Amino acid sequence: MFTFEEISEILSHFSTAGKFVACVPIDEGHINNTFRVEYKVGEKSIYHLLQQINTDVFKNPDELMANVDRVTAFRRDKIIAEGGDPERETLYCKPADNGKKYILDKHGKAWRLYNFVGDSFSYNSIDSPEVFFKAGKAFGNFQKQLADFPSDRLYETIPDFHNTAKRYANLMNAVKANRSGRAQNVAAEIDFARARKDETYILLGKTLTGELPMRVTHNDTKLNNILFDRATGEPVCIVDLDTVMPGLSLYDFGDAIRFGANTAAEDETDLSRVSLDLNLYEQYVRGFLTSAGDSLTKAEVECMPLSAKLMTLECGMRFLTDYIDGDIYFRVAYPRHNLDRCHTQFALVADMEKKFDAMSEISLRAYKEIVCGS
Ligand code: GN1
Ligand code: MG
Repeated sequence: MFTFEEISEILSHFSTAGKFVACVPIDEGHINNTFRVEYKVGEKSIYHLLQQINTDVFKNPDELMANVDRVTAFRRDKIIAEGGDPERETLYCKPADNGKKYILDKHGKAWRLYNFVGDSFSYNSIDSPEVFFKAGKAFGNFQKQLADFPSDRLYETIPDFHNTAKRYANLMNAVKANRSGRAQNVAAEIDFARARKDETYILLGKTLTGELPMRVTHNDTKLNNILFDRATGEPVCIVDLDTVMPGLSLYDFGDAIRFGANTAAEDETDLSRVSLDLNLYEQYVRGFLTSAGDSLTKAEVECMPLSAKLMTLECGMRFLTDYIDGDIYFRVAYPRHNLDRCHTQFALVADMEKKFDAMSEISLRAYKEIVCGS
């Protein structure tokens, strides 16, 4: 998609030691384009992570990069204070020759260069329950480290990102506009969302009444946004910081369950394979409470099952909206891809509805044991 010369030209704006020799695309994520770039310093290879920022999604790269810079600098200090290794435990952006942390190429596309956390890997699905416990602990810890970050120093990189009611309204607007002519084929899916309209307001409503506190959250807690250390098997670095902004702890909790506790992939087409794994749910709850529990309120714990359901419903509505809009937001591999993703999310919502009481019981029991110590 990009030639070696094009990448080389982009990289020439960042000051890095050595000679650029190779570039490999990393096919993770539905939004940005990511590459591992290799430099040679003598015989030694040094790697960096080059990313083209999707400015259709992140419309203000100055604000986006100001957020990323502030959050990574803040975490860097915390990691050093806790005796950790800031080179591996957080991303940071390299300065460019324009005095910023990103450049615009000749087509007006935005690029940034991150450190590359070597000897690490990520999971797209869980191969043992313990992995998901560790994931919960890692995202809980990330949130805890940001607990005293001044949230007024963060821009809202995507306004109303987890405003589920707004996502519902966007879906209804897409249906009305029917830009792709696909809306008439998805009446059952639209009805599924419509039947849950009233629930889309609940979490936000609880912030307005003060029942749920606003915090600084990651907002995109997919399992594959955690890098695990190859040698120890432990989480080493949380990545994908573009949506770090004020939010609810439950957005992070719920979105992680949506992706990681599903027994099938996000775009599984055999819906009989889609379900919520209650054991994985429990592992994540326990991991999350182990690190973030003492900073969470009981109301947050009580809303855990609801947040898992609403984050799944919201994501399903977003995939459906994009399908009806003609696939303009998420990267797709084939024309029905967004619809398949929507079906998976909605099947998972339906399964969570059946298991709701069990999820509540698990969350409250874990809270008593881990946080209240009884
Ligand atoms: C997008 O880029 P990626 O894959 O980390 C999306 C998330 C969705 C997710 C669904 C900025 O995340 O909100 O939950 O796809 N990110 C953005 O897989 O919209
Ligand atoms: Mg992301």
